[in-house]
Amino acid sequence: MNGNFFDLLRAHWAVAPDREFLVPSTGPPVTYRELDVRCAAFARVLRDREVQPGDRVVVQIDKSPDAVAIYLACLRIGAIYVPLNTAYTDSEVDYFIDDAAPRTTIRNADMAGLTAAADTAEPWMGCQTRLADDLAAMVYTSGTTGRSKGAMLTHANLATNALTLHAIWRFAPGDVLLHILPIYHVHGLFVALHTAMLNASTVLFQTRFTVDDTLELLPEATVMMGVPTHYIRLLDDPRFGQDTCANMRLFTSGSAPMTEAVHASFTERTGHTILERYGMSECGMITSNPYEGERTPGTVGYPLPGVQIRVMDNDVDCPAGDVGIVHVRGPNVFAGYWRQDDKTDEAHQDGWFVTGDVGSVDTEGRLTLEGRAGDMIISGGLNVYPKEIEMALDECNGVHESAVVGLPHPDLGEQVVAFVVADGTTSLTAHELQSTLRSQLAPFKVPKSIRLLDELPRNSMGKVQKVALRNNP
Ligand code: MCA
Repeated sequence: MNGNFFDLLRAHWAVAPDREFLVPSTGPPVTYRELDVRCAAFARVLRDREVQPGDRVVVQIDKSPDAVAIYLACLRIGAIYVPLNTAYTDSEVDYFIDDAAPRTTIRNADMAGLTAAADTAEPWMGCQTRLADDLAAMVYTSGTTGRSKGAMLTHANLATNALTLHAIWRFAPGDVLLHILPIYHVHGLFVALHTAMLNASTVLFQTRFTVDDTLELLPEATVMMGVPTHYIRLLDDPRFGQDTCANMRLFTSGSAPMTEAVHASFTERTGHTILERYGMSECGMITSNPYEGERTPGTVGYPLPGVQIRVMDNDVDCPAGDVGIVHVRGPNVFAGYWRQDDKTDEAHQDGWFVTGDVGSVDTEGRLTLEGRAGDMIISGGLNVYPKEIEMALDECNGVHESAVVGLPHPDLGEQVVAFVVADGTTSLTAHELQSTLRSQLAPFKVPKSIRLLDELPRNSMGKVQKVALRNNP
């Protein structure tokens, strides 16, 4: 049996090959059959470029039907797909290329040549045989040390998670997905596109999220997946209401915590209850509120079928209601960090993956997250690791030291804020520091505000007190 996830997807969309698959914001719709052929053309081009099964292909390109075809082409030929945020700067991309050691890298500047080659290529309609445990994708995730790690995901990881979500979220004939997420992360690429493809659904494929476009398209859709910022922005618009959502059956939210206030406003305005779920790059989706049954604001629901969670405090299982570190076990859990066995070992305990997230499970088995063990910031659904920003700041001329924290933000949930102590060698301004960081870091990581302090608050052991910075910014 072919464990290649592409084979499974293709078998599912074969029920409706002539259905429109991707309906992009600009350009003509693409049917499943057309996408299959386009994907096969890219598969040919990649094979001609000697991409072999198991080779990494690093991809940093804008969202488009061709981008989906390239992702699927990588799966199809057995290559390992390595998506990168389009906001990453050249120096950030250099790190990933160095680490992933790809056979080839595809960036926006390469697309004209690649698509021209695909236009004339003889489609390779095959599907490389893969074992279920062979790698399908590698998703980079930063860590407390500031250095990104490649989370290795197998064909089985992707397949089991996609099949489970398709089933528990009750995808059915006629579903139309409104796709407003980027496709370089697990949420937009795997959760949203995989469930749609398993359902042979039409996908309203928006290049980027805008409230206006979403209001226009929602009446044609039945499912939307978003981060809290999307829902906050929709609620900010008085045109958004029951009429817009008349055809909808499911709104899901994830990648960042949704406040109970936003959850409640959404229900009040639309009559729909957002379904919150929880996941991470290493595990895909882990828990979900129920499709039927109570979707409780502030919780992320129950473990997916086949997935187990436990909450641990210093090697001891926490009783219901007590807060500890969330561990996960199941077919969704990744194969380890690329070429970082020490980090892989550190993140595992007795066969469980240690998420680093802090939470509690109630007597009914529902998980509530309280935060992160580390000081990770989630800004608009994107993870930002303070250490990486602090290291960049500390390299700046005139900076003695810095501390980066997340502060509440009405639109993004949290915003990145830096506190900097000058070394006195040169005059510093927040604006100059932001400009310097902008040349090195993706814009979403650049602190929205930089405050100069005479010194950082420290405890008696000399450790910087981030809690104090968060409480008295
Ligand atoms: C954009 N900007 C941001 C963010 N996004 N700043 C901080 N945090 C952000 N998330 C900045 C830009 O750099 C720019 O700054 C300005 O805001 C406007 O940029 P624009 O592109 O217009 O922003 P936007 O289109 O309004 O984007 C906001 C957004 C986007 C739609 C919320 O960030 C987004 O799509 N977020 C979702 C990310 C996602 O898919 N996460 C899933 C990963 P300037 O003007 O200064 O240059 S997590 C995951 O996959 C796990 C497994 C899970 O469970 O889901």
